[in-house]
Amino acid sequence: MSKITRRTMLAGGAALPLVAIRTGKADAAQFSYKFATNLPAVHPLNVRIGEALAKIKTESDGRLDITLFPNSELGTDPVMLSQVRSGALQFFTLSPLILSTLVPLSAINGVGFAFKDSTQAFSAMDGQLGAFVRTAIAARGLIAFEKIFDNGFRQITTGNHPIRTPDDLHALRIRVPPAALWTSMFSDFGASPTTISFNEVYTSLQTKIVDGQENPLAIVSSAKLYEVQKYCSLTNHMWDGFWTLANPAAFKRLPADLQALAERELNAAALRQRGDVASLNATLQTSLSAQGLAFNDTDPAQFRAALTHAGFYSSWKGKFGDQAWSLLEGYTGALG
Ligand code: X2X
Repeated sequence: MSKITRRTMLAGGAALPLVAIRTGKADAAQFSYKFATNLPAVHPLNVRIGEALAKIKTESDGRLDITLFPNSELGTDPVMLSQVRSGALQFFTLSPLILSTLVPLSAINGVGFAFKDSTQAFSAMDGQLGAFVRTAIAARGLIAFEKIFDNGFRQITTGNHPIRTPDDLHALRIRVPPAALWTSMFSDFGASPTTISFNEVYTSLQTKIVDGQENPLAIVSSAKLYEVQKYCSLTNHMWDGFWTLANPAAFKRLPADLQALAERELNAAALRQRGDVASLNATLQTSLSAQGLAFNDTDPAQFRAALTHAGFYSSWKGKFGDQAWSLLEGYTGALG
């Protein structure tokens, strides 16, 4: 048999039908979905989500193939939020505070100095407060899975001077994520907050567009912020997490067994990731100090008093409403 080349084909006038040829290889996935996050690939959030996605693919015999796009590869948080709403993106992890641009109530876990530790934060978020918020998220047309990932307690890093008391925040040019609660809280401290997307934080610190930022130690480490900051003041000023959000149409398109598999594995990933963040927090202060960051402790009572004085708690109680506020206080005790 002669070799068929494009030339002989054309010469022979062969008319090959234009249909896809099945190769006999395993069929491509029935569902090829995307999962996006804003964090560096090495952060435990991405590590655990990556493991869950691999397990989902194996256990579904390749029917559900979800690709992870970490590190804001698909855009900033506001961009990815609009993509997951439109269905261009099927899964996305987002801080509840940033989600508040769509679901105002969602920011409630970020009230300053509310939770005393992560155990208390998770009992609220896995309990009635989280359920209340997830209902509000569903009402705005997105699915939030039951178990929230841990971002952690946020600490302040700066390049110019440490934050020991609330007064040290006066006029500090500090980067905050794009959400009203952050801007409000740092304005109430007398700082000068600037909204910058996470993917631009490192550069904005390096070029000194801002003097500082605030994030949990796991991010200070994985995003290498210690390279461009000198001080880390342990303020624990708010607890933050990441909801796993899914586009409802894309999720409902999955057969029931695949929905259950995705939910089970992603919720389990969140629980494992919480453990990772807890162990990182226990060791990171030592390793970040070795990398040159100077740590100091602070007195939370002073910072809380400054916020009370500025009217922060009464203003946010009014915005979130009595029902949500009393659910929060049911876990934290009286605030403000
Ligand atoms: O933008 C941030 O600082 C981050 C990564 O902590 C959030 O997603 C809120």
